[in-house]
Amino acid sequence: RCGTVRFYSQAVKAVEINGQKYVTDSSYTNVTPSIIGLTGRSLHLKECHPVGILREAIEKKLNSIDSAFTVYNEFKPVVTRFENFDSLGFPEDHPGRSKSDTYYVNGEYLLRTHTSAHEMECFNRIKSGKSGKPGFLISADVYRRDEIDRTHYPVFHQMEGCRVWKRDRSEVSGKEPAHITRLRAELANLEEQLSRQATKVVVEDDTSLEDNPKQEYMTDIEVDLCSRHLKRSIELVMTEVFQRKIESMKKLENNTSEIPSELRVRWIKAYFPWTAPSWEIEVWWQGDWLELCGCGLVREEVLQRAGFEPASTISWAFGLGLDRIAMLLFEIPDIRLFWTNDNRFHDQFQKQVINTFKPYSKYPGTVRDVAFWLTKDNQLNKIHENDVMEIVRNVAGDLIESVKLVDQFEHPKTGRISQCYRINYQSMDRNITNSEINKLQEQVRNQLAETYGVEVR
Ligand code: FA5
Ligand code: MG
Repeated sequence: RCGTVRFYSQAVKAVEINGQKYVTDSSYTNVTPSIIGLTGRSLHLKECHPVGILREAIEKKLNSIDSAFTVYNEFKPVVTRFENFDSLGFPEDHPGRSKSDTYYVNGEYLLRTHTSAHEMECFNRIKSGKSGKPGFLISADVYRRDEIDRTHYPVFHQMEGCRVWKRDRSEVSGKEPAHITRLRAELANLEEQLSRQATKVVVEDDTSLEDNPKQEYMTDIEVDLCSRHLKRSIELVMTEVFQRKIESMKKLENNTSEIPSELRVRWIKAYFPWTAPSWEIEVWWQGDWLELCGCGLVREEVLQRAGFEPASTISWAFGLGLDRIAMLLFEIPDIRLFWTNDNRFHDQFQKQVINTFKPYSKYPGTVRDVAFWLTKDNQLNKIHENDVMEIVRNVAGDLIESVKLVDQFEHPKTGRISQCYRINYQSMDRNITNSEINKLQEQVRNQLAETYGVEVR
């Protein structure tokens, strides 16, 4: 049952996304009209939008040293399963592939869940000489089925960054391979850049290769230099961005938050199917560690799939979340504000400027519950929390502040299971009337009954 999709009570045979028609497949398709409606927004390309301003600032910093990155920001969100998962070595049973996590257009196409979906294509552009640079940056909107609340939205933005070095395997005795010399020089350059940043980074890193092993084909020195180059590059991005925030906090007259004198970051071990070893960086900001970026040294299989000869290159990759950083830099209290069309939001931002968002008056919210008995079929096949979210979102779009499963119990005699979801309706830009909410609530109840056969109470 989970994943069977009907748009407003009728089954849809084809969908159109970014001008392209796709035939749907009832056993896969779970994209909805409300999600498709977001695929053309390209917030990351808007130069006066927090996500666009942040993207540009990071690209500029990373290319300020030796301009090593080609920038690709126009990739469309529909990709193949192969690009999103197989090309990166995701196992067949990886949870990321499931219909409860991913928006499928049909059995072959899906909405990318990360910018890594374009790695193979871009590595190939380096290999084939189409890109004259040894690296690339890709920014794009990515889609994941998820809960809805202030910090979660089914669309967010990532920036992928990759670098490649061709290995010199000439083995002239007594002479260091050319790529090692080059890497050393590049690393020294990066470290020098970091030391010149006004804000110092304090790095905690007690990760080891013992439980995060290197790939066979790479030498210890390559792993060491390449990992350090990767980590210092990401640290440079983090100081650049947070330093700008710290500077603007200092300028505020009535700043109440504590102004850090240095930036604390820590590296922790991670796992991604296409990198080894792998890490995540966390940044300490106002009392919390924030996970901002996953990364690692690219697996040889991925590079080979992109056309490189076996063991001919070494490479790193990272994937950075833009929205969380943008929310914190611009002090945006609710992620849905990024998607509003209200000028009271958009008029506050200027090209290349990181400023503090001033909230405009909030409209009061209204809470309504919907409770239902699951059928035997539902109990066997499970309605996923995300399936209920999806129905609510489809009916009421951005009028939803949050949806939560608040109660579940089993009837002592019949053994039937009842679930109750609490829906918080709230608009970012207007008052919603009671009669409007009643209508929405009615539609939610009808669609739940129609799609899942549940008995609404
Ligand atoms: C990835 O998506 C990997 N593709 C990253 C990567 C690239 C690893 C290249 C190795 C090599 P992850 O799912 O952890 O990993 O997401 C990466 C970043 O995106 C996170 O650190 C976080 O900053 C951001 N992110 C993830 N989920 C969300 C979400 N629901 N809302 C906002 N930001 C998110
Ligand atoms: Mg993660």
